[in-house]
Amino acid sequence: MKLYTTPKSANGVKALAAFYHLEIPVEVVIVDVYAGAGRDPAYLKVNPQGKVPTLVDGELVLWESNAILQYLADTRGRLWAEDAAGRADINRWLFWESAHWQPVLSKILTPMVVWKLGLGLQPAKTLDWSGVTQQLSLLEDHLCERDFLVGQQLTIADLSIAAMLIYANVLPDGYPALERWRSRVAGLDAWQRALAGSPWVSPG
Ligand SMILES: N[C@@H](CCC(=O)N[C@@H](CS)C(=O)NCC(=O)O)C(=O)O
Repeated sequence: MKLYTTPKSANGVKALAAFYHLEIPVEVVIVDVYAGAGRDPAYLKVNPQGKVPTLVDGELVLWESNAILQYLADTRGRLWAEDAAGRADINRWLFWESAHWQPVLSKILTPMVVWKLGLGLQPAKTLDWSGVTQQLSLLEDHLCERDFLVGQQLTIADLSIAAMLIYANVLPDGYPALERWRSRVAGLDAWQRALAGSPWVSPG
């Protein structure tokens, strides 16, 4: 399989971490979307959105990082759940990540990311988490009595939701269970490998 990505991308890191954790051989093709490589006509033929990551497996060309996670977990039967209810629970978190978590975090993190990459936008002096408290509290409440988002083990739900946090070096105070969970994911060998070459400091 081939993965078009860049270590600068949180969505790319989550997909690559799944490859490494599942020990699936992967050819990584770097597409530096932050330097305009996503607009290359050859890449637009692979992914008409010009975004990363994109997975290619034979005839299958798959974009959307959470769909890639599902595909990898499904082919190996790991980072996944054995029963329909467990898989539905994982899917619920993946949809929540796309619809709520990633959009609100993007709002506060993008100016800082763009600034750190030297692309010109001035960030606020400190991150303003006020628009994210509802989502942070939801995760804190959910994680205060469990180690992982679904069941007793790491799943793709954890990889998906931890990914955006690579852009922030700190979480605001008051979310201890969330912080413990983030460190747990960040401490995975596969996570550290996926972050290699990334400009972001590992949160763990
Ligand atoms: N919903 C998509 C989002 C993909 C996405 O926005 N990727 C970013 C990097 S994290 C990107 O390629 N940005 C470049 C651009 O938007 O031109 C996914 O989960 O894969």
